[in-house]
Amino acid sequence: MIKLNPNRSFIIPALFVLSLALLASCKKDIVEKLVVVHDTVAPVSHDTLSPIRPVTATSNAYVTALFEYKPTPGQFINTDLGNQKGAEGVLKGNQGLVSLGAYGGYIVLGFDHTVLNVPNSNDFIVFGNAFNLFAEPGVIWVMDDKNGNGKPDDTWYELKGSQYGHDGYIRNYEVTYTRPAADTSDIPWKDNMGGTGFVKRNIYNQQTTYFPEWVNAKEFTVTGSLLPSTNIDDSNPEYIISRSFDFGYADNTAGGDKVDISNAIDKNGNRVKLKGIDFIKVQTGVLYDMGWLGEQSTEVCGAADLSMVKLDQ
Ligand SMILES: [Ca+2]
Ligand SMILES: [Ca+2]
Ligand SMILES: [Ca+2]
Repeated sequence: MIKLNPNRSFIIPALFVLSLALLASCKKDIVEKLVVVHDTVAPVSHDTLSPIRPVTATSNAYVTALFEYKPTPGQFINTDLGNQKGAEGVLKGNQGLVSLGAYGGYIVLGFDHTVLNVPNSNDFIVFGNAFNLFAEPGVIWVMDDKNGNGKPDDTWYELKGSQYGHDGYIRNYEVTYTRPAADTSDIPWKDNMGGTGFVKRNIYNQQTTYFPEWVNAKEFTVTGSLLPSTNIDDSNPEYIISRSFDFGYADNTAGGDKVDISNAIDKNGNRVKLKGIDFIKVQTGVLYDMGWLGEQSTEVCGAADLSMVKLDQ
């Protein structure tokens, strides 16, 4: 755990205030940048088995449905930045903010129409709270409603980002989090490769426990794709930085991350041709303890269909 010394007593409150300011600015910045338009969708041939739900005059550019919020342990979990209410706040362009917790925590969101895969173009944007030199990348998964029942019970495809295949990228990476004996203790984890560690408590977030309240069992396991922690530099513990990856992840770059459905891959890593998608899943991709800044945890502020919004920048 961190120990405060006199030199750091100025730095930490300053950065903490900065963090709060950024959280507060999330909504305002994004809403100002987006103008919803309804008439710019090019017709696309429907030679897929999956039913396409077309854009209509009443379609919402933003995700409208929350299907699952399953955070892992983290410093904001069980607060309004890490509970069901927080997760509902990211719908319909409200641009709230929810934390997904440490590695493997995720949220499943749906659009009220099919987001079409525009050839040679990004198709949707995921908003987070990343800023310069402070990324907390999350893996983005997509699903088309193949059986047409309106539910995300079909197949998830990972969107292949820039770190795919690089050192430190591991598919089918599993982490098991165990409920600590005392609520106020650090939370132990173990992975499926022999690694162990803790999601540690810090002095800024004093809720009863960081262990997510949706879990009743003594332990639970999450599976996904691990992203490298090589872009994190904590050699100066008072100024920890986490650089963005090149492309393809949530909470990675300031202003939001645009992604291309054409980067979808199946469980074997083969490219999948999708005409469009109905559901997205965002999952914390990095497992790293950043000292006094807490665990690496992806945040989500919302997502929008790029064919229906116009970005100022
Ligand atoms: Ca595309
Ligand atoms: Ca973040
Ligand atoms: Ca379905």
